[in-house]
Amino acid sequence: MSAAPEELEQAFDATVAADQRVEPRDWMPEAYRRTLIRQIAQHAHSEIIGMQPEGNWILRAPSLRRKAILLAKVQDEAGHGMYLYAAAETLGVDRAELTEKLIESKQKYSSIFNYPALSWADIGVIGWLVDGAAVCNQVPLCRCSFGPYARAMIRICKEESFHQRQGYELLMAMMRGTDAQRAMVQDATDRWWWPSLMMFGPPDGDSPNTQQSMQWRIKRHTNDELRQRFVDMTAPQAEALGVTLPDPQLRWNPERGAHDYGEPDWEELKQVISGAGPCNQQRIAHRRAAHESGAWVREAATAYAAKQARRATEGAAA
Ligand code: BYC
Repeated sequence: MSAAPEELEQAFDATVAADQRVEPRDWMPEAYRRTLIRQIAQHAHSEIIGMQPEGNWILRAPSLRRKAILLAKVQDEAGHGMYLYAAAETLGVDRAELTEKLIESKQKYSSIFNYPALSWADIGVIGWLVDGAAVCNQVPLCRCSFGPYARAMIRICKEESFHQRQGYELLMAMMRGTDAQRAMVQDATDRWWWPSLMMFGPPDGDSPNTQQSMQWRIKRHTNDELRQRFVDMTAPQAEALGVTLPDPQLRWNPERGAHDYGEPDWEELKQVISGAGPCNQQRIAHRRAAHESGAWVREAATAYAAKQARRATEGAAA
């Protein structure tokens, strides 16, 4: 006899309350499934679109060593996208369908990848600030209530923290260089600081999903809590590097035991999320072109799999 709906719901609530993992075959509320698909798909799309600003610099990296490092980092991001699409597929969606939604602009990806990477210093700053923000946001996701997402995040976070360090190391090398190189690092920091703070999402008062996602233990902290953690982590790193974060209000508040900081331009975040950022059109056009030019690979792989399956059946029948 199958369990009554209220029993299923109680079992789900008990699993979440006990900090155990919900697995794909377990019963789950439809809204929980939809929220996870939304977040994991956006996350996967971000990794894939996130390859573009950096991929654009692989041919222009200043040395073979830097080229090899950047190539490996961009490949890691493709891998993260694949783990995440696989995690989403355990919820009953198809990767091809999610890709279609991305290139039709029906699903979102992180606002941060709609800004251009203008100089080599941007590559260091993307590692330092963008991967730094990603680590801050994603470490708590290793304890997310949905098993496949939590497990994917453990490996992703290890690689992201390595990416963050390579960015910081690149910037330290530039800061030991010429005045022109130091100016490039400062300029890139000025341009990426505020968009990095926006990666954590709108302020808590304007975040429609946080409360429910926290109850389900998908999110473990609010957007503002993680943003504060990032500011506190990054301010001393900026000082050690010798750059100034472009926020005149940024200062340590001993009473709060945290940094005070200025308000990001939330109107800009809304614009970028709704498709009007500096590079939105270019990013989607590039992704669409890559998808279309890869059609023959997908068709060939499907034909090969069908041939193998046919041979296996013919072999079994003989
Ligand atoms: N950009 O209620 P809220 C990486 C959307 S990849 C765009 O607070 P939620 C990396 C939000 O989706 C980094 N959209 O939402 C890769 C929602 O829209 P819908 C990606 C944003 O989900 C390569 C609406 O605004 N990381 O690190 O509770 C190279 C209201 O927001 C943004 C992840 O995806 C934004 N910044 O919280 C280097 C992490 N912010 O769907 C690095 C996983 C908000 O209701 N995701 N929106 O129409 C999360 O942790 C959460 O989804 C967020 C947003 C904190 C981002």
